[in-house]
Amino acid sequence: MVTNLPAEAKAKWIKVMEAKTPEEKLRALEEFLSAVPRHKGTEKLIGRVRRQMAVLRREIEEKRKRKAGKGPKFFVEKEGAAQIIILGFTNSGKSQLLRALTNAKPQVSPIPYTTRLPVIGMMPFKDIKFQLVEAPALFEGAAKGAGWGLKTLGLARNADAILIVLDGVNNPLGQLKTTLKELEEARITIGKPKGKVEITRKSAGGIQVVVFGKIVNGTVRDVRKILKDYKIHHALVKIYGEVSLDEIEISIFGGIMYKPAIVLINKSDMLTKDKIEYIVGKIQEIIGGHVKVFPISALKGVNVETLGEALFNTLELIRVYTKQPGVDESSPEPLVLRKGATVLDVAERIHSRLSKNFRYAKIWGPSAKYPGERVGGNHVVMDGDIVEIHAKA
Ligand SMILES: Nc1nc2c(ncn2[C@@H]2O[C@H](COP(=O)(O)OP(=O)(O)OP(=O)(O)O)[C@@H](O)[C@H]2O)c(=O)[nH]1
Ligand SMILES: [Mg+2]
Repeated sequence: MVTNLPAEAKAKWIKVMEAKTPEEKLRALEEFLSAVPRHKGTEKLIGRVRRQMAVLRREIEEKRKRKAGKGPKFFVEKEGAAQIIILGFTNSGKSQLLRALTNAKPQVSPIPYTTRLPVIGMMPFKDIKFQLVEAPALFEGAAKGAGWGLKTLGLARNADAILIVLDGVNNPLGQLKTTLKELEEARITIGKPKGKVEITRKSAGGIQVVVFGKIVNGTVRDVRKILKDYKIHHALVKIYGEVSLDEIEISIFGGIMYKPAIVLINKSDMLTKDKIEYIVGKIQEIIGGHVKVFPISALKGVNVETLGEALFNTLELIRVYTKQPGVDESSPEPLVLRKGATVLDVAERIHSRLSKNFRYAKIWGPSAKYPGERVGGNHVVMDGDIVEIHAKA
């Protein structure tokens, strides 16, 4: 057992899993927490449970509010290659940025909290378009349910990526720290994790563990043991990348969501080169090297033209063109897929019938050994490929 929980705590966890309503679950979690000993090994677990409780409290609160019928919903239907939310404090320049990147015309103003509802704009990049959504400003306490805070965080949760806009002249490092804290409380972390655990509860079939990556400090048997300790007897556990036993145990308590993100230091026109360098360095200390940081000026249009490419790469997208057998021309508009997608994913995207009746495909472009190479369904496609699918009639 990673965290060495006493039997009493485990018994209480079972109560948590049996809880049907958010209210019941919250009460069960409180009891569970009171049975968890406090030491170094349980720190992460306690933190996670507390966050889960905070989320439940908010859910309960939200439900109450919805019943009261207050305020509009912030949900934005996805369009284009990906939905990207522009997230930041008030006056950081979110509206100015949306104006710089799209045809949308949100009001730009030095008056705080000008944007009160999500504003949508389409940002062209090569032959695709990203859907940008300016979220009403984030602020300290948003995750606790003040104002529209939860709705703004909900937008972040629903988006494919986040553009974090910092006001370069108004404590950008403090803004970043608060933004990360609020996201974390909403169980969102930015950047790419080393690994991922997916646990799907089943009603029969025992515990199946499928390891696509590596368990860094244990074996499949340890994973089974952890689940059994929580009286989970039937489940499918999928492990991607590098994952520790601790992370597996924690994922039983409700997963965290990872969002690709880019950090923008706006108003660079008001900053000296040295100052910009200093801020970039500090930000990298906070978030590590895996998240890109760009100084920009939304007002003067400095560096904004690089954002399309940066988003495309951060989202790990590829464009694939399709072509009908016997027709020379390929589709003018690409399908947008994730890196690592296969020919079968392409077929599935066109029509589920095509993937079911798939026979083979012909490929032109970067992933083809020679033009028109004949490949099977598992062939991994690349950005710029043209795919011609042959299926049984
Ligand atoms: N110097 C400079 N000023 C900027 C820049 N971007 C925005 N501003 C100014 O900052 C103020 C706020 O800009 P907005 O785009 O309205 O900020 P916002 O983040 O949308 O703010 P809210 O919607 O109120 O939360 C305005 O006075 C803008 O003119 C920039 O790159 N440089
Ligand atoms: Mg605005």
